[in-house]
Amino acid sequence: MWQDDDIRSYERQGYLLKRGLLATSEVQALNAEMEVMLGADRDDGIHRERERTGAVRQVYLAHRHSAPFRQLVRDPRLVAPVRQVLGGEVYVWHSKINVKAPFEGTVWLWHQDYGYWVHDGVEARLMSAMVFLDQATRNNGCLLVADGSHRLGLLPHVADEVTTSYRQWCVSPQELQGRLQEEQIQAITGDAGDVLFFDARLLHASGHNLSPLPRKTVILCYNDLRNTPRGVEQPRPDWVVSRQFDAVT
Ligand SMILES: O=C(O)CCC(=O)C(=O)O
Repeated sequence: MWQDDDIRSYERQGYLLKRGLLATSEVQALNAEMEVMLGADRDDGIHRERERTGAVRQVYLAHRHSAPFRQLVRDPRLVAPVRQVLGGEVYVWHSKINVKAPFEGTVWLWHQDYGYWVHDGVEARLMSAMVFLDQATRNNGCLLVADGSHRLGLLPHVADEVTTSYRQWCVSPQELQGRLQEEQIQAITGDAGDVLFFDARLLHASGHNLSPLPRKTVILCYNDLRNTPRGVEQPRPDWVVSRQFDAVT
């Protein structure tokens, strides 16, 4: 459980970085799964998104396909603070390995995750834990966050279909001007095993991986069990909006 100071920092900043939450051996066990997770072009039921170069960009729901990831998603070091902040039982909204391959891993434009999720018929009572599977540096495209931006509420998002292979919902440059201050931007560098917890309304982005080193993370997104999707005529697929509403115990 987090102490009051942690809760206060999280509420003020919209995020909290916990260094060294996972031991090196635990990260190694997750990385040992990577060959299977990245897959060849096998029909193994795992949903992957690719960069324009063909490199894998994202792998969804690793926790349904791999024992170490299954264990991770239920790990009390991640789940206890999430339950504490959200104030009740949670289930896994989705999980995704963001691969950011050396030289090929491309950008994430400024967005709030809730900019996507609002269309899935939920309130903003979701929280993410980004587990670093590699060292994250400025060169390999570490995450950038805008300190305190969750307090702006939901900003208008637009679809960007040109910047990357992945259709991104993002906040337009016009909306960002005047709202996002340079001093707010924090580069979240860190080591494998560090974990960044963040609010669904936190503005975040990341740059291209220009380095020879990978920048893999796995993001585990949890939703308040009382906040299951409703009222959406054409729900997005289960790999991105899970229909498995089992409380994480
Ligand atoms: O992996 C990153 O750098 C950012 C990913 C992200 O924002 C997302 O998956 O929504």
